[in-house]
Amino acid sequence: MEMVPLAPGCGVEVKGIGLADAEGGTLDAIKKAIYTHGVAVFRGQDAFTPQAHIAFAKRWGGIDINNYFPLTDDHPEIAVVRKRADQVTNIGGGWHTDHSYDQVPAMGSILVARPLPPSGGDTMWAHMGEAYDALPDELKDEIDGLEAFHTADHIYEEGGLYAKTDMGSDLRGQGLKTGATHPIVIRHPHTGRKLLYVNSAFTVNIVGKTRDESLELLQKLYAAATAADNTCRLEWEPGTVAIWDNRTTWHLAMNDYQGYAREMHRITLTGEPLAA
Ligand SMILES: O=C(O)CCC(=O)C(=O)O
Ligand SMILES: [Fe+2]
Repeated sequence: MEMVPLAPGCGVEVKGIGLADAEGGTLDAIKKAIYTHGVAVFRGQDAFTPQAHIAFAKRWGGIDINNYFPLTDDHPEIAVVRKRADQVTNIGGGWHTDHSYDQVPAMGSILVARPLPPSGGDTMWAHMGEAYDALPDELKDEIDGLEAFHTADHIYEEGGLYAKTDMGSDLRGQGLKTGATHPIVIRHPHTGRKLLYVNSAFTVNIVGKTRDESLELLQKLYAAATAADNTCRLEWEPGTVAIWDNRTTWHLAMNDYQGYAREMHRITLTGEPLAA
């Protein structure tokens, strides 16, 4: 197994392993790489069938069923992240981290490329440890000890952001209510590294402040989060698999392939409680 960074501050490509068979010490090394670098990319994983995808996720730990995305007909563990050729909006087209609206957010996801557009449709990640480290000391002091409130309701509810787009009819779970409070700076449950844990999709306000009072500080943090030095980018090919950590990273799915379909299979991995 060989690990090659995708960018100096974000992501790693893991070469020389077949994910379908990875277990034991190999799986431990993969986990460590993902917790540390935020996202790992594996090429040429043609043997990573839906059955292998599910079996690998079970070897990793628990599977969370996503409440909103459509599920595959044959495998309820696998959600479909799909944009049809006739749709204009995509899923995850703005910077975000998944599931921060849950009190115990999912660890991350295993995303497998299925039909891809002829070009475009890359995914980007940004490393929240790098983002935190680069903050000016005054800003680090200002956010020390603060917590923020997160919800997904404004996005997925009836009349919400997705419902207003051509993605709306594919979604499930529009009646759900979500809400969670997390420290603005968390420590990674495995590496102990300090990570910025607010995001522009699901974070609504800083605890004790209104949304309006929160925005100036939140926007400063968002700008710092996606500084070019923190980011990496993946060009998908058939057989590519990416596994990311929702605590260590944000991500964004590029929507630059209008008129073509793109479909990804996603399994969401169970996480653990977060603490400062
Ligand atoms: O389609 C992608 O590249 C990622 C979409 C996304 O945000 C997700 O699956 O959580
Ligand atoms: Fe996402």
